[in-house]
Amino acid sequence: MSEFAVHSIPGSPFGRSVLAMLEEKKKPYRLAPVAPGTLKTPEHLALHPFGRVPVLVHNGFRLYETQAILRYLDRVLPQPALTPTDMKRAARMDQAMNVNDWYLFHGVGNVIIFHRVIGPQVLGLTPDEEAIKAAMPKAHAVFDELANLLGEQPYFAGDQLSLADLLLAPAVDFFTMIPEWTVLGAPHANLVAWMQRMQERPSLKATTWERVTDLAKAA
Ligand SMILES: N[C@@H](CCC(=O)N[C@@H](CS)C(=O)NCC(=O)O)C(=O)O
Repeated sequence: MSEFAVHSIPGSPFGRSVLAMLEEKKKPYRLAPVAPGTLKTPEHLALHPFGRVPVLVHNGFRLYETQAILRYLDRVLPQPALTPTDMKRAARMDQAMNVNDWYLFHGVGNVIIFHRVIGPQVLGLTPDEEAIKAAMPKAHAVFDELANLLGEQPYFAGDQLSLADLLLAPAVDFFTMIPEWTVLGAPHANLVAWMQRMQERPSLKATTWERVTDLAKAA
C-alpha cells in the first residue's frame, strides 16, 4: 500500500494541488475519496476539524491545509525541488500562494466557480448571476495582479516550476471553463500561456476532475 493517502473530493482544486504535487514527485499515492455530504460528519471532522479537504496522511502523520501539505511534501520528497533556493524567488512563490488562498479563493473562486460550475454541475443549482456580478471587480483585481506577478517568467517563481504554480493552476483552470475567462484571464497573454503550459504537464493531466472521479470510483 502507498505511504501517502490523500483524502479529497474529485474536482477540489486544493485537493488537485496535492495530487499534482505527488505526481510531480513521481510518488505513488492512494486517493481516499470523500463524499461531499460527509464533510461535517464526526468521521471526517476527526481528520479535518474544519470539515474540508484535502487531508494528507503519511505513515500515520495527518496533515491538513494545502500550503502546509505542499511544503511538507517538498521536504520529505526533496527531488525535484519545488521551492526556489533564491530568497527573493521563494518570497514571490509564498506571495503568489497567499494570493491564491486569500484573494483568488475567498470572494472570487468560492463565489464565481461555485455559482458557475459546482452549484449547477454538482448540486443542480441555478447560477446566482447577481452574486457572480458582485464578485467580478475583485476577480478583475486578482487576475490583473496574477498577470503582473507572473510577468514574462514561465512560472510564478521564475524559470522553474514551484509550489505556487501547483497551488494556482487547479484554481485558475476552473476559470478557463467559464465565460468570465474572456474578460478575466484571456486578455493576459502571459497568464494564458502559463495556464496552457500547466495544463500540458502530466501532473495536471493525471489529476483532472474526470481522472480523479475515475480514481475515486476505483478506490
Ligand atoms: N485552507 C484550506 C481550504 C480547503 C478548502 O476550502 N477546500 C474546499 C474544497 S476545494 C472544501 O473542503 N470545501 C468544503 C466546504 O467549504 O464546506 C486548504 O488550503 O486546504
